[in-house]
Amino acid sequence: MYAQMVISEATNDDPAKLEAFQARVDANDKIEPKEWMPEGYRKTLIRQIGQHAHSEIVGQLPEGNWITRAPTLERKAILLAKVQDEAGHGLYLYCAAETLGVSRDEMTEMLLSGRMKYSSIFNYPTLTWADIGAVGWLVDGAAIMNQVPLQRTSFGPYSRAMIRICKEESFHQRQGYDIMMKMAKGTPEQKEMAQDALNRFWYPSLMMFGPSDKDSVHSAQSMAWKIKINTNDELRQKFVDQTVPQAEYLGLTIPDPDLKWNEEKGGYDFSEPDWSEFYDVLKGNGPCNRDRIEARQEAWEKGRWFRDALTAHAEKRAARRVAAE
Ligand code: BYC
Repeated sequence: MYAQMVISEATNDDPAKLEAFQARVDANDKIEPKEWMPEGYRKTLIRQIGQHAHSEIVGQLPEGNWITRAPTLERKAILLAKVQDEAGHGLYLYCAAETLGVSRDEMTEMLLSGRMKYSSIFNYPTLTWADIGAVGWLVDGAAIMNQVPLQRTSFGPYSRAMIRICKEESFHQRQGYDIMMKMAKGTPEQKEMAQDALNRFWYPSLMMFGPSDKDSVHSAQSMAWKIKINTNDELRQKFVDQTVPQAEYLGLTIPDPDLKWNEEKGGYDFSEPDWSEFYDVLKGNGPCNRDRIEARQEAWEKGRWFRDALTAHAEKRAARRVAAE
């Protein structure tokens, strides 16, 4: 009933079609690209999958920053493979979004003009090698927490992309934790670097799950359509509960004096991130927003000749085919 109310508010689609669509979603049917879907469902998916794809692509930048400075050949090879995986994730996700009638070029132009977002986390700098550990452990850890339930999302291509992405993300999280282990069990200076990385990445990682439920704009509708499976706060709580024992094992301290186990709820009580900082980063005022967009703009400009060449080649082949018919 609640879902019904939310849906009719969100779209002007035919009520009978909406009802049949909702019944399919409720029965856990997968919705495929050529099937009928409410316009709001299509738009929400383009927004979320596009934002997710951009996050994977922009997310290469803070880690790419350390490929040339990785401490050993082995660490360098691992980091290189991880960053390449992120590029692959971006491509699966752009392809999934393209099945909804938007092109990758359009999505890129929306990113560059600020009409589409990417995850707030990638607007923070990676200052030391320990940050690469913290990104893998916390950022990929938060990403998995969010993405494992998305394997059951109602849109077929998104759900299938998530299955493959999650397999790779769990390796990424392990490699990050492995770096943290080395640093935390290393010299006092290394341990200090690991603690400093945790201090700087803890709250930005909690922000990855989005605003608290009372301020989330899209959650009710997206959950009714099973585009999202959990609320932002549910996933944030699960992430904290999973991560605190991992920090304890490392001998590191979560930078939250109010963090406390709550027996009654069977989870930790913890401090909320500073939401004014979150919204400020979303508005473009984080430490690296400008650098990230400039880097993507430069890549887009430098790749123009190649895109043009591909288009010209495709047109030439098509013309030759027509002439031969
Ligand atoms: N950053 O109503 P809400 C990764 C926006 S990276 C920026 O709760 P929703 C990885 C939100 O878009 C992880 N913006 O929104 C890659 C909305 O604004 P608009 C990427 C955020 O969509 C490389 C407004 O705030 N993962 O995997 O229901 C290396 C209100 O929010 C953020 C995904 O994208 C944020 N953190 O829920 C390592 C997962 N949070 O669009 C790792 C898929 C909120 O109305 N996405 N906003 O202008 C989702 O699950 C959901 O989109 C979110 C937000 C939970 C992120």
